[in-house]
Amino acid sequence: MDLAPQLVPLDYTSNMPELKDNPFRQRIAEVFSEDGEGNMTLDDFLDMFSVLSEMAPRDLKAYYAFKIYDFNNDDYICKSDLEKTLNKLTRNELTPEEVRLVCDKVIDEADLDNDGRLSLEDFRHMIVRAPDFLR
Ligand SMILES: [Ca+2]
Ligand SMILES: [Ca+2]
Repeated sequence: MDLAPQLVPLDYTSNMPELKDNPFRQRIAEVFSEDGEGNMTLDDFLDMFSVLSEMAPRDLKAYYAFKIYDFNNDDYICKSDLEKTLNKLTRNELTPEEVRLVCDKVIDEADLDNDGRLSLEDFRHMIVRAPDFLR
């Protein structure tokens, strides 16, 4: 906060426990770290909190959300990425069949160019239609 008060939300320390319980914590650290393995420099750390902040622009949040869900880093969210995402979100409470159904449904609704996977473009459209998503 001393280094970049405009970037760090005032209540960031109280946000830490939330991040601690976030099922994507490890993945978030990987995405924001320069080495891709979750080892964050101070700059990486500040970037992470500025993107997580409520003041961050929606497009920036969408970009990083996309990266977080793209587990295999191939610039697309495919079914296996979605399955991982869903299992983390629901803490493995869905049956494999339920997971498959939801993933099919998401791809079905969001895949605008019908290539069976979500590009950043597809993902952005999905978010525009679901404003609660980023919260
Ligand atoms: Ca992927
Ligand atoms: Ca697509």
